[in-house]
Amino acid sequence: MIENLKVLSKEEGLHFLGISSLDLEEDYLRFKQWLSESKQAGMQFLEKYEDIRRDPSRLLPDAKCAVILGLSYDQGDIWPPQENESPRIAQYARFKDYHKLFKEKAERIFARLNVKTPQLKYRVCVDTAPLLERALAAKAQQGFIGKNTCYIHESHGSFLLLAVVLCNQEPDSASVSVSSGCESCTLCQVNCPTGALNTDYSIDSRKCLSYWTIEHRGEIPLEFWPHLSKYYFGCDICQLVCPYNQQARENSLDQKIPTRTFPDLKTTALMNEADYQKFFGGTPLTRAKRNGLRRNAIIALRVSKHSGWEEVAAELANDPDPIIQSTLSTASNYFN
Ligand code: B12
Ligand code: SF4
Ligand code: SF4
Repeated sequence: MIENLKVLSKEEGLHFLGISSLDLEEDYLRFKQWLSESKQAGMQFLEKYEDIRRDPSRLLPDAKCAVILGLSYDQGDIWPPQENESPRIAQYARFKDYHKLFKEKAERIFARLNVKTPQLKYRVCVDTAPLLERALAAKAQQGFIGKNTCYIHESHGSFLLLAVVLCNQEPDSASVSVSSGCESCTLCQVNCPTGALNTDYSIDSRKCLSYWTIEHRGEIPLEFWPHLSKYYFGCDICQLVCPYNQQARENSLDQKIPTRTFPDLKTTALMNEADYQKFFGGTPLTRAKRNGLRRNAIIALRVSKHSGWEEVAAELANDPDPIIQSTLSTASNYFN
């Protein structure tokens, strides 16, 4: 199976292929511990389907292994940003939504494999299934989990999206090496602006900018506001500083999928539903929804002392959304 998979995944432009066992007991206990420390913040979806996270064969009866696919999305960003650089969005979000794109690629690969291996049963999962995807990726033994909690491939780094395909085949291993890991490095921990990585290998989502700007639906607590002058959707800092990501790589998500150019902060703060669909439809930014993106843009405008602030504040004075109203009110007093 592995030789066929290698050929097919290369044809789809994928960068990493690994096979892992489904023995997740140790990782599941770590996950439970993480939940018990409330590090999931408001992401209640992580509290569901514990049985599947512990035993992925509940998603596919007879599952014996997971095929892990990796797609690199490095854009060549550097940290720190240049002076006067506008607030960024995280690199993974600059393309069409990867869930759909990557799922289509994985489905094509396995449909073709199925022709050669009719007894194959499989299930493709990209991000949305309740699986410990990073733990599974690390079991494929071509990389490791870093102190920033990302899966880092030895040669591709961590700007990799992951897909997991559960299969009913015995895992004939694709392992090539065992990584050296983080060792004494602490660069992600010291550079995380909010202290979210202060415990080795364990993220505190309650402090993570990615959580607040993507997943959180209400107001963003004031202590995180200054950091939105660097990132107003997601955050890449703990990966940009990592030595495993310093090697220059071409943007390789898919040459046929150009990166999207998004409107400036002022336009984003003021966009109506039709603008939102036009600018952001079909991209990962829709995870934050229209009002979440407007909220983020208002904060970013204000904390970066953008010249458009006064106009935005005036135009949104009667906006019906309560979060937009409270964000505007806090923003108005921000420098007082
Ligand atoms: C919830 C979630 C988030 C949350 C929480 C992040 C987190 N670290 O858990 C928030 C919103 C903060 C987030 C942010 C981001 N996310 Co996210 N997220 C997820 C999601 C849906 C679930 C993750 C989860 O279960 N977390 C709970 C923790 C406890 O589990 P875990 O991190 O998987 O850790 C397990 C193993 O790593 C292992 N383990 C942990 N520590 C150690 C230590 C050692 C020594 C060992 C051996 C093992 C080990 O055991 C853990 C528990 O079982 C996954 C998709 C999925 N289904 O897995 C994507 C996923 C993790 N996210 C992804 C991405 C791209 C991001 C961002 C880069 C986006 C951005 N630029 O803003 C940031 C990165 C922030 C960071 N440093 O992690 C990718 C990561 C790819 C990669 N190379 O690692 C994933 C896998 C989606 C995908 N399919 O590609 N995310
Ligand atoms: S994504 Fe940003 S805020 Fe979150 S842990 Fe990494 S550096 Fe810290
Ligand atoms: S920055 Fe250093 S400590 Fe953090 S994940 Fe990379 S190698 Fe590990």
